[in-house]
Amino acid sequence: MSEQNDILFRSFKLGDLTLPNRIVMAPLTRSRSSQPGDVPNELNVEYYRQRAGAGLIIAEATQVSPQGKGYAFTPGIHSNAQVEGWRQITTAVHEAGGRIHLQLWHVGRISHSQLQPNGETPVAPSAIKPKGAQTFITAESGMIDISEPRALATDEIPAVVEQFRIGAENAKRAGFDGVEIHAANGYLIDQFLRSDSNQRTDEYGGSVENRLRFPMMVVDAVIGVWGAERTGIRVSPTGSFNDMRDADPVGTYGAFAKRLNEAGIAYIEVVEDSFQGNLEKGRPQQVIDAIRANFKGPYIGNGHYTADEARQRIEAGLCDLASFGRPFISNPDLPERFRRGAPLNEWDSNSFYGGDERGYTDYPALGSTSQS
Ligand code: 8OZ
Repeated sequence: MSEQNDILFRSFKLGDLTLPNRIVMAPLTRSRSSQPGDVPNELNVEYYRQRAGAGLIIAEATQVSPQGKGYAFTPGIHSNAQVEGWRQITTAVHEAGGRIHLQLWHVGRISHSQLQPNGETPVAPSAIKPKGAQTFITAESGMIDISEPRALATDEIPAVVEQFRIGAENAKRAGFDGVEIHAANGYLIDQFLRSDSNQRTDEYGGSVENRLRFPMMVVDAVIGVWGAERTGIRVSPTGSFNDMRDADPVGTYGAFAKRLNEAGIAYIEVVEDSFQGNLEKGRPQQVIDAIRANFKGPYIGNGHYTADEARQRIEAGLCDLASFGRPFISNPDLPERFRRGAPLNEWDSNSFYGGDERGYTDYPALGSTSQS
């Protein structure tokens, strides 16, 4: 297929940004920041630089505060050292011709007191410990059960929103092109959204409107820093990872999409099918349709897409862009491989989380002399 006719390489205006292709690098936790301090480092610079051919890189989930941390070695965006570390990354990506957003993250109940400041108890909408949820607290700990969480008091919630606002400001100082709010995969915002994890009886729980209150406060705070054109969001309406479920995903996510549309947010990235677990088999078309009906802006589809499925779904209007996770781990030049129809390197899941350059920056790109 010639490049002109390949819809994956038709440029796309995403908010203020013009992307040269529709291939987005999904946010990927790799747990390789420097310690102490969860600081992005030279190795991380090289990893992102290698992947600058993506239409947009969404950098890995990054805690907005010490309280927002849930796993060893994930990077933060709450200290000056972290901002400086991220600035090296955004500079390298820009010099390589790319664009990069930061994913703003608070894990809520998916944490361990040993990862929390002063050994405190992790916070959540409700004091419900999800079944089977695990984390790791050191390189040696292996996977261990998360701690029992406590419910946030009503008057504590604005300070958590403020953590996101400060994270957004720090991301700006670090030179990102925009941010993505992490409202997926069972972390804090998702915990407020979905009915099973949110059993609150104050204005933050109960009705859909109430469950949307905290998520929308975060959206408004981040938009206040970046503007709607530079702010995106990720959701996982039927993801089961971290023991998540909702009594009415179509109702919850349809209403959320409507509010996000009113806020003018630049895009919604939807985890349609997750390798971490899904409540439905295949793509939840009813929920996707409800989101599409209520949110008029760009839609990034995610989850096990092949290049051809991405092309077909974009052609059919089911999504505007597609994000790729694991294929980007093992193929730094994924767009180029898609363009040429070249074979893909396989990923090694043993080196996803933690470690060194192996399984991180040592996946080969196509030889520069190979034929297109
Ligand atoms: C894998 C391991 C730890 C965290 C997510 C941020 O699922 C994550 C994550 C993934 O969104």
